[in-house]
This record gives sequence, structure tokens and C-alpha cells, in this order.
Amino acid sequence: MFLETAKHAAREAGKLIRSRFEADITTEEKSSSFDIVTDVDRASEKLIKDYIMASYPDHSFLGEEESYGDESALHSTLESASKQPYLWIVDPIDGTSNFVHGLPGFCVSIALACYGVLTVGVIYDPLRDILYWAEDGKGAWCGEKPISVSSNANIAECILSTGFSSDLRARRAVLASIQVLGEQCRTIRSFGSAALHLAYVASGKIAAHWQYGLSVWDIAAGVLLVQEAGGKVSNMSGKAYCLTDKDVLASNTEQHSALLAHLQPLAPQPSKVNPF
Ligand code: 2AM
Ligand code: CA
Repeated sequence: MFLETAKHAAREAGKLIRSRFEADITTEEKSSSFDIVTDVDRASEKLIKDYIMASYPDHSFLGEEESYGDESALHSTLESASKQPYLWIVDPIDGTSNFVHGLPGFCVSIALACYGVLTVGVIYDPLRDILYWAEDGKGAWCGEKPISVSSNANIAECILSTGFSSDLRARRAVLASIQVLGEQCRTIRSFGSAALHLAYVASGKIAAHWQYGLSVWDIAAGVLLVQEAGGKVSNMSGKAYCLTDKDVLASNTEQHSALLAHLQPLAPQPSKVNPF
């Protein structure tokens, strides 16, 4: 029931986003020119929120755009997530920079956390009309097909991925990590949507994704997908992912500890990273 709500909302938002791709959009800077929002992000979030809240008026909703700018409210929502029966966590467009520049590589990400436990995760790629989804204990899927992480333990045969958040300290950490890991794997990709990258880890296309300075809406749905597909997601200290984590490594499990050994020392101090 909740899964169907998430899938429907993601598809409807995806239709809206697709209809505005490479059309006239209004773009505004948030914290800097690295960090932007469009009228389509806002319209997509409103569509998703209206649909979910009409279906479940007593549920809680955390959307990227309406949460922007109030760090302490966000922190307290996440800190108290374990007391909330139903918290929807939504990124109305993950990969906004791609969307604005007319590049592929953006999606809608919708997750539901029940008492702090990720229960439903849906990631919809509107350009390719591909829907990734997972439900707690029921596996991960791409459309009608079950998906699983890759089983390759040899990093030299694997593609890894990472991403640049708008925060400079997080960017420097990523650049340092590419310097190290770029010499060890088949190649590194950075498509510009953390959620899509996590869907690619869950479906075995990419062996691992790491990123510093993310927010919960970028990753909540993707975390459940990776976990349900047999992978592992941790923060850079190696602790299992929790909703307040900003620096994450998601992998096929085979290379998790080897990658962490490189990534952990590079992590910026969490309190200094802009959560938006
Ligand atoms: P967005 O498109 O929703 O902003 C790009 O590498 C990825 O990082 C995208 O998923 C992007 O999400 C996210 N991202 C970019 N800057 C960010 C920031 N300051 N905080 C959190 N996530 C960010
Ligand atoms: Ca976004």
C-alpha cells in the first residue's frame, strides 16, 4: 500500500519533470552557484507531498526544498525519526544540476521510514522510464525484475562511483579519494545523482559508491535498495547507515572494508559540512 503510493507519486512527478526537461525553467541559487533549485524541483515536491498527504494525512513529510535553510529543524526531525511511525523522505529531483544543464542523470527519490527504519524506497528515472524499488525484507527490484549487487571482489575489474556535493570540504575529500582509488579500479564515474548511483550499486552495475556531505533525501531510498539487493551501506567510520549520516559508502560488501580504509581518513568533520 505504502509502496504503491510511493511508486505512483514518483511516476507522476517524473512525468512533470520530463515535460519540463530542456524547456523554460526558472533557476535560483541556494547557498551558492554550486547549489541550485528550479521551479520544477518545487512543483515536483508539491505534487509528491500533496499526493502522499492526501492519502495519509497523519504521516510526516520531509522534502528537500521545504526543509532547505532550517538546519536545526532538520536535525531534530532526523534525531527524533525513531519515534515517528511514518516519515516520508523526498528528493523531488536528485541531480538538479544535470536537469538544469540538459544532461541525463536525474531522478525522483522517495523513501518511507517507520520508527527510523527504512521501509520503502523508490527511485524513478523519468528520462529512461525506469523505476527501482525496494521494500524492507522483500528484496530490491528494477521494474518487474529482482536486482542484486555485483559479486565481484576484484576492484581492478570494477567500476566505482562518487559525487561532488556543493560543499567545498566535501569536494576536496572526493578529489583526494579519486586520487587514491582512481589508480585501483577499472574506472570511476560521477553522473551527478547520488540516488541513481545507489540504484546502480543495487543493480550490480557499479560495485561501490561513496560521497561526502550528502543529505538524507539524496540517499534514503537508495540505501534501502542497496541493502535489499545484498549490499552494505555505512558511514565512513564503518557504522551501519543511519538517517543523520552525511558521508556514506555503499558497496557490494566484497570491497567494503578495503574501500573504507582509504575513505575514512579523508572524511571532513561532520559538523562543518553544509547539510544542504
Ligand atoms: P541534488 O541534485 O538533489 O542537489 C551530486 O553529486 C549529488 O550530490 C546529487 O545527488 C546532489 O543532490 C547531491 N548534492 C549536491 N550538493 C549537495 C549538498 N550540499 N548537500 C547534499 N547533497 C548534495
Ligand atoms: Ca534535489
